Amino acid sequence: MLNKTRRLSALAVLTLTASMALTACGGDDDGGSSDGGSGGGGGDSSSMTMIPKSLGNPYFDASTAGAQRAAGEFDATVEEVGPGAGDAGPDSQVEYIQTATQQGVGSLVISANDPAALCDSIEQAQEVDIKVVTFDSDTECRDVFVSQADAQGIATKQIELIADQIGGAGDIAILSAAANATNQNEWIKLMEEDLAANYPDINLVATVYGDDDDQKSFDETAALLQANPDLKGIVSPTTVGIAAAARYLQDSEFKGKVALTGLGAPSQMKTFVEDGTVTEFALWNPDQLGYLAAYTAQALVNGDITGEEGDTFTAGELGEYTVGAEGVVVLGDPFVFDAENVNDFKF
Ligand code: RAM
Repeated sequence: MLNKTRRLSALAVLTLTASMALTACGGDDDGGSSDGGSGGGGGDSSSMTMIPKSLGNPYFDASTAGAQRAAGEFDATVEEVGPGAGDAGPDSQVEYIQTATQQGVGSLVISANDPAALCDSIEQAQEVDIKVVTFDSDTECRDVFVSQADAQGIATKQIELIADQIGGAGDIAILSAAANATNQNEWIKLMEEDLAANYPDINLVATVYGDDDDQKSFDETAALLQANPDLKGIVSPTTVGIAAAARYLQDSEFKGKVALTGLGAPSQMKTFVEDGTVTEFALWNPDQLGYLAAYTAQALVNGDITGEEGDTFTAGELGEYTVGAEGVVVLGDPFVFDAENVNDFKF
């Protein structure tokens, strides 16, 4: 099935559950349980190929671990393949989709580096009845997208955090991931709209791209600060970018003067919170995102869902989920981390 638009902001499922991404909901049944083939996945219905944006990113290490935990619960296997760090080009994942298609896996679970460039290869997989789930970053062609949180909520939260941290006025910049990343681009667009509508005294002076590569993100931060001496704050909606920017700020004259927030993994950010480089940032639980994506793929393979709005399935310990408009399943709300709680999480 084709899903041409992915305006996640329309989703009412933001309030899915109060516990959302950070605690398991205590669901009691294993909706992905399967004899491995009743719904007719393409090939080996118990094998799943997981393709993150790139390998070596702790965020995707966590989502793959979550998928593997889920697969263990319904007797499937997960193989993770994908481009190396910093290789986030639009076509970088095509070869992995093609290989998995030739291998005849049951499902593909992908965080896409581009909304359109993967679609020829995804459609070839779908032609042989391989089920395709995107998670984290969507494409225009898939059966279901498992979204980490409502895009509007993610954008609003980041702007709220930076506005608080710079006292509501001044120049800010965005340090993003790859220039084509579906998820970051959606959030950036919504952040720009929020700034224009609600924050007349904050100016977004630059948006730069670190490609989810640590060194490139570090260098882009340095260049940003040199080019914009009056910068008051940086928003980095990527776990790789925010950690690299924090490392730069930590040893620079800008520490404590230029605010930094965005989307970070607590395990990578805690030293920067402890030493005052960063005060607050947000994220969801990537382990649970991978877990939910794997259960969603298996529900498709089993024929429990087709991806139609209103389809329901049970995702192991996370409980019951409903497919929303445009084939989207939402994990929950973003969560804010600070000095009080940053040490409480493993991811
Ligand atoms: C990075 C990736 C991922 C994004 C997180 C917040 O790890 O770009 O796609 O969701 O940051």
